Amino acid sequence: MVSPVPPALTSLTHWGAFTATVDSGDVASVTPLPGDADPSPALGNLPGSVRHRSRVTTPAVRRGWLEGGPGPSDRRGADEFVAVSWDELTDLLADELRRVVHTHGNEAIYGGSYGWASAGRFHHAQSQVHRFLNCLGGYTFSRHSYSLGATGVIMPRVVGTHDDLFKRSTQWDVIVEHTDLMVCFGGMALKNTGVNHGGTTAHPARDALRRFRERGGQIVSFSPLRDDVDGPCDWYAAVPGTDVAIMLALAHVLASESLADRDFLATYCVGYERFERYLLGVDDGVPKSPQWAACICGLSAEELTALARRMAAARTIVTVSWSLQRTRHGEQAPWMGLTLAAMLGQIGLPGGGFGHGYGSMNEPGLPPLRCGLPRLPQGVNPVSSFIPVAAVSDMLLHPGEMFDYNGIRLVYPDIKLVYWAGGNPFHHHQNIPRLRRALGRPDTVVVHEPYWTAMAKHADIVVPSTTFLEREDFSGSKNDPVLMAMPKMTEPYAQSRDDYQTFAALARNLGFEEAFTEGRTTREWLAHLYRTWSTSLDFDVPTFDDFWRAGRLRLPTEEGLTLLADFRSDPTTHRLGTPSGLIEIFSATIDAFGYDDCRGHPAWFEPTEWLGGPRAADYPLHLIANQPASRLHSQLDGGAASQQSKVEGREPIRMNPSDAQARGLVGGDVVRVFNDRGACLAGVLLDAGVRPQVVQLSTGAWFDPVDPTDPDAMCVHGNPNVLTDDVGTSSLARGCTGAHVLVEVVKFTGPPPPVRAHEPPVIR
Ligand SMILES: Nc1nc2c(c(=O)[nH]1)N[C@H]1C(S)=C(S)[C@@H](COP(=O)(O)OP(=O)(O)OC[C@H]3O[C@@H](n4cnc5c(=O)[nH]c(N)nc54)[C@H](O)[C@@H]3O)O[C@H]1N2
Ligand SMILES: Nc1nc2c(c(=O)[nH]1)N[C@H]1C(S)=C(S)[C@@H](COP(=O)(O)OP(=O)(O)OC[C@H]3O[C@@H](n4cnc5c(=O)[nH]c(N)nc54)[C@H](O)[C@@H]3O)O[C@H]1N2
Ligand SMILES: [Mo]
Repeated sequence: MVSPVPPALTSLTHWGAFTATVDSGDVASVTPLPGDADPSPALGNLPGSVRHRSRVTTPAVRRGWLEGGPGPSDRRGADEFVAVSWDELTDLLADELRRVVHTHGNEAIYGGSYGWASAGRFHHAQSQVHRFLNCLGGYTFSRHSYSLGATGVIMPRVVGTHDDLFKRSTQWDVIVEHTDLMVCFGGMALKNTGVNHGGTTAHPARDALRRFRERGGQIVSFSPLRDDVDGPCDWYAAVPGTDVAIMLALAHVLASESLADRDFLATYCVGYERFERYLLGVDDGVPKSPQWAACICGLSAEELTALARRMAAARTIVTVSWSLQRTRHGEQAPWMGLTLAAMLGQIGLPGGGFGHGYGSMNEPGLPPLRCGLPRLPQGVNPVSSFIPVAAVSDMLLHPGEMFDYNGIRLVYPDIKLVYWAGGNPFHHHQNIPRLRRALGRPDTVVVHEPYWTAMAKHADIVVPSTTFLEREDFSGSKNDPVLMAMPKMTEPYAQSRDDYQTFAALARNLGFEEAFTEGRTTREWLAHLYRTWSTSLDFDVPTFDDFWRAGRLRLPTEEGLTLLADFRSDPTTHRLGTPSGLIEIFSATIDAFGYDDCRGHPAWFEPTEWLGGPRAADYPLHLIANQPASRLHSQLDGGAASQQSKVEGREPIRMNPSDAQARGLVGGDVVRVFNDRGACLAGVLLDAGVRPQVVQLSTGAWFDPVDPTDPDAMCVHGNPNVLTDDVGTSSLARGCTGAHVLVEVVKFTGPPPPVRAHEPPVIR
């Protein structure tokens, strides 16, 4: 069971496993794990990452906070820092936590702390910070993710699960063998399959697609970007944000040409009739026909009609990328995709039905583990106050105000202390000018970071963390067959410490060291977590010492899965977790919430940020703010792979040559990308595979304001979140809507300001 390969310097990131050579305290080179058919280019960011100039070398406190004490401040992000000793930092931070808890209660601490941090089950930053804050008496927490904000709420309501849609998705091997047609809304971007939360040792998607095509399988891609599908496909470059209208048109053809599977709808679904009234326009007089959709999406009615017939005649899987739900009314696309698949009647049949996230993450299509993974217990949070994760600025700016979420009314708590470990809100949150103002409101902002990200620069108390390369851990993920040891490759850089060590010292000062550490060293924790986990298994695994020596452990997986096959074979025994136990095409629960932005059945809602609306008169380009190919989010943006992707040191903005020509732009130009919320610089890349009127600027360039004292300052580096709207998907989920934004692009004249994103702040 144990692989004989020595652990040596083999380790794991969210974007793949690798072997490294280490020289002078840093990674010198990396080699992907042998057998990984399609390693992620982001591995190229690791060399030099330990001693990169952007590392936080010392505990540091913002001068204004140190001298003036806690309190709201508009100097966050503009002030200089003062280096302090670890003992001073621990005392200051422990005293501040005591003060906030004593004066305002634990609810006044926001510990939602969203972010991916690094792979590793023990040093998982969110688990560490949550365990620590629970020991302190609790904190205001966050629900869901930026990845799947809308899906995380809508899918449990209509198909009874969220996690299983990915974890138990139809596997690549089943698609290769059985599927004729993959109809992919949002394409199937292989760049994204490099990544899996918790780490991944193999990337089989590219090879699976090759085998799928070899068998005669065909791909239809709805996407503004040609390269969202690698290789041959039928590419439909519709107007972005109109996928639900397209799906409705396809559904309309099925319904009106007797191609819908009425038996499936009657046996496995509820509410099709209610939905069909809307589809056919019985009540509103607007049939959602191909002609209707053509005016919205820019494709022809004939193309849509032909595709619907083709789908009904083949073994078809309808896939919806996660990006489609990271937009206003993002609940609708996965719900309507599921509905369309239900009308085709192939849900639960091998290679047919529905998929969500092929080309969004490595996980969909991969066999799930037959067991759980070791995890650090986080304890119990006695505080009940929470927000949907992407409401962080709303919360900070509107304490005491009520808001809707998933059928309930909640109140934003009055946050005095923000505690972040393992995430970068200046990467993940929308409308950065608004976020900067929001971060001015609390008394204290604490950030644990290995690097001087914009979030660290906006903190009052900066805690230097180690990276995964400087400590021991192990990791794996739900759909990867290997648990990997992550040996320490080099000593902690400068004064950095493991987050665990920081929290242990704080816990000692605050009087709950034993509860937090349980008296264990890191190595003892690893052994303890491993042993606790191994006793829960129904198969034998080697001892922790043997696992650690071997460096990896192959775990059993469940092969041959088709999503919802059990449910199809027996809907009574395998009833879904919905009120009806069936797929809810009409949800009486959601209908009863009475929201005007999410109704009882999937529907077309006109977005705000789209080419068909009035905003496009001022901002005529639709910007796709998607995931970067060269890195994971903002992580290691200073690394070689990420830096090589830049144009004139700025994040590349891809545009169609016709749009560039109309603006007098050529490839390599530095441009100002702007709207009424903000502006950033970017470097032009021309690409005929980008739909006209669309531009694409990935997330992840570190925010770099030309004037740090001005919250509205232009970002000189190319962070699209200075432009995006901080508005939720709907009253149902209030998910992140950062995927889309309307902009205008003009040539930047004069010498472009230098990029200082990766320079540390002034520290005295
Ligand atoms: N406009 C727009 N915005 C988006 C998206 C989009 O599509 N469009 N996508 C969204 C999505 S899906 C996501 S998931 C988010 C991602 O947002 P984040 O997860 O916040 O982004 P990361 O860059 O991964 O941030 C992780 C941070 O953890 C730090 N870190 C690494 N290891 C450790 C450690 O051991 N300890 C500590 N303390 N820190 C560590 C890294 O240096 C890094 O700064 O962004 C979202 N934002
Ligand atoms: N290399 C790399 N891979 C990653 C990540 C990373 O940072 N780097 N992040 C990971 C994370 S945390 C997540 S959550 C996933 C996110 O996975 P997704 O959200 O699916 O990824 P995106 O790259 O944002 O979007 C995928 C594609 O959707 C298309 N698209 C956007 N809007 C529309 C639309 O309105 N209609 C249609 N038809 N297509 C549209 C775009 O062309 C885009 O390239 O990616 C994961 N994978
Ligand atoms: Mo994500």
